Amino acid sequence: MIPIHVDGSEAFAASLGRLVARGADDLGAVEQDVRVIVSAVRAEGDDAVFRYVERFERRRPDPLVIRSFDGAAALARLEPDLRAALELAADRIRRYHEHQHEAGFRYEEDGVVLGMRVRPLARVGVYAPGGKARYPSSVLMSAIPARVAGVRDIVLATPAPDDRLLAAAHLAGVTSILDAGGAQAIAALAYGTTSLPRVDKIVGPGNIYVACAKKLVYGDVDIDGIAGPSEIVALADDAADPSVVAADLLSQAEHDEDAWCVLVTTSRALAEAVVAELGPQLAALSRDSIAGASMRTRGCALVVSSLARLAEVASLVAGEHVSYHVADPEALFDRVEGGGAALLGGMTPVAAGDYLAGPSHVLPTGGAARFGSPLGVYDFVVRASIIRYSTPALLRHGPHIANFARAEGLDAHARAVELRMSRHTRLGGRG
Ligand code: HSO
Ligand code: ZN
Repeated sequence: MIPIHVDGSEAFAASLGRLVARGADDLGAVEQDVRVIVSAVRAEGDDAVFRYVERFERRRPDPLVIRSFDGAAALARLEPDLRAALELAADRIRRYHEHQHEAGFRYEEDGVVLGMRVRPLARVGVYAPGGKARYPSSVLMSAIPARVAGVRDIVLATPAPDDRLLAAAHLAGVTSILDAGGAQAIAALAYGTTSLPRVDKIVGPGNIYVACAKKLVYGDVDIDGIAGPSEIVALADDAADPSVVAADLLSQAEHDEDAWCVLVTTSRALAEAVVAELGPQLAALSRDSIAGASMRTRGCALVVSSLARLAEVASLVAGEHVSYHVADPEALFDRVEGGGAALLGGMTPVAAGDYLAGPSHVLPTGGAARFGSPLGVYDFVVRASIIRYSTPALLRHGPHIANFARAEGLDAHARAVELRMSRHTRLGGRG
């Protein structure tokens, strides 16, 4: 089902090379179409959004922007077990993110007050896809960090939300809903329309059209990153439970035909046992064709000879989820670079992180975990630096500032300092 490659072989090097070079999807194929949609929405607003929703989804939203939705009623209509799971998840996600509050600071140094102010963004857009990736969990994982940051308006953009999504939106503190998906929804969020004021930042995963639209509007509005297909890198030693490792790999493979599911292990026997588990476990899944396609085209098992090399390979691949099926997961985690989510120990399924543990499951993909972090409260704030000079401080720093400015050929900068210094001297040294 998936090939096993041993470190030192050409196939291993090729496989690792392909993993390291994987990136976000190639958006080039859809860019022209998406540009047309984004420009039309920017120029025509609501009319263009309606037109594209009618064309792509064969329906006319009424209203396009839902300002007050009865999320509590939607929650009450859910099966009690699902309702309990959503409520527990929302509560845990909120509590985890409360640890991410950033306070800002102020201090004084030689008559200069310096600091940083941290304020929530005023308005954000949370995108949630329809179709095969309609996940209420992603609404919780995207909107709750924004809520905890103190964002005033959280707009959920999603086509034809059902009770599950409305319930999640309610629990997450979403304030309005844009009943549209695709590039047209992203453009409406970015530029605003008659019925929807523009937002400051757009977050959340979507298909290739959504990803491309986010890339195109970036700069006019902030975005969280470009989400690619789900990924798992399972790290295992010879004591790992092969059926558990296989189950974790399949749990991400079922998201997408293009998901990346990789096993890196110090044990050839374990690799063989995992591979043997995949077939029978796959056959029992409802999304067997999606998971099977991902496994066949992108799955692999890499066998290395030491834990040090395991850590090196994991750092190179920089997976979205890294699950540690080894005797001392903390020690190995210490040696692995990068962001994403670390699932430590054999009792920690990736699925726990996907739904309930607390951290957001909106994570960097496509190798962006080398530099990217999970979606968090820090994504929904804006920082301002604070500078306040006293007279003695400016008299002390002024000559240096003026010298520096003249060295760059910027007279007006120097004068703006010297004017103040001379005025102070003329006025006889009043502070
Ligand atoms: N594993 C996905 C998130 C998700 N899982 C949603 C279940 N539902 C992100 O990588
Ligand atoms: Zn998942």
